[in-house]
Amino acid sequence: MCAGRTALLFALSGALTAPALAQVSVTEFALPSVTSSPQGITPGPDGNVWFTEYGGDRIGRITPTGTVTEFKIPTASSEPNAIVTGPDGNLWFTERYGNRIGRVTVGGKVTEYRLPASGSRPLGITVGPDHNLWFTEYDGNRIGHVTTTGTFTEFTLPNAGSGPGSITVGPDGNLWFTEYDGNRIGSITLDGSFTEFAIPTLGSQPNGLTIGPDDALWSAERHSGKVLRIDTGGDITEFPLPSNSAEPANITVGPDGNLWCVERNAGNIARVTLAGNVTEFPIPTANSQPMNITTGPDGNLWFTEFATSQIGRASITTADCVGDCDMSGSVTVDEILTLVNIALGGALVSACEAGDGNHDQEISIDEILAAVTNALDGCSASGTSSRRGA
Ligand SMILES: [Ca+2]
Ligand SMILES: [Ca+2]
Repeated sequence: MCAGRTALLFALSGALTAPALAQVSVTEFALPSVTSSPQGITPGPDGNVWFTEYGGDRIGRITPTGTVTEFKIPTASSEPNAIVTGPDGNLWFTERYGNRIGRVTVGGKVTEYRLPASGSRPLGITVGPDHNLWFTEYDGNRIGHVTTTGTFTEFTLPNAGSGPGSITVGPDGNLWFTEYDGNRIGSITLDGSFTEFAIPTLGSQPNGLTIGPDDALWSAERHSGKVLRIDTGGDITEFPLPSNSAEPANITVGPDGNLWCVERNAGNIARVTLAGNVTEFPIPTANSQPMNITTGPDGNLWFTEFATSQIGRASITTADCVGDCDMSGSVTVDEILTLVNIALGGALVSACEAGDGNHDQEISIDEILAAVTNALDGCSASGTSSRRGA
């Protein structure tokens, strides 16, 4: 190996950092009815993914290979919203218009519990550290919890009209939630003590909340087109998506340790690294209005398409060779030409993610040279993130 090439590889190995080079392939599965409008989605206890059908008044189950089974909710026009696997091995869900919390067994038996006050409009739901189901009441302006046998407790928010939406357990053992109308992120202790933090961007409409691998909470700002990170001390950082009209509707942690959100208006799923770097991947069906996203028991990302009544599955595969666009294990001349085309502005980086070794959303001359090296010497000879320090 000549000295020049060694120096080049050394420079590259310093520039290459995790995450690994990723390729995302999306498969969509149509629901039996086009008016189902799936909304919430969650990994089930049975190895399947479960979802709510907002328009269909049903709870659905989809296997890793796309076989769908649906279960009718007894209450008409219940508008099921969020869904989560409960501590009892059943699925629990909110009924936005039905004003109930529902439970469905993996066999499909549905039980419903009516909320204490009418018109509460429950939205988000999660499992608390106390093994109760905690939920938000958007119109009721309350946070509530229900035992697995149907006993309710509710706490009214400090400010009227806060519009609590999504809820999850924080790293501190408190329940954290979004205030869609109040433009705050809030937390509540198990005994009902509130703390709230204002979001810097006005009218951001935070929706979706998940605990990241960095022990911070992450949300999507639907109106402002940003992703928000907040630590348990209340420090907020906002990361803009490429388009401020993307309408990020929800967010989860992917199997790759990054944050993933659905962009309802833009029709993308988007990867957001802990540093806030965003990569968007278009959903094949246009105008699908993706609403929610989760990581399934099979290690794929799963999301709901509200407008097209489909369930999407996104598989992430990783390459360890700069320039190996199709992850075949070698770099071809065509792949090098693809990189050159991207560098010249003729194609997007998404045409060959494996060419962008340092994930700065650009293809540099060094990265093209690394791909040439990989084409000449084989992929195993190149310096990549997995070989750093070797
Ligand atoms: Ca290849
Ligand atoms: Ca680059």
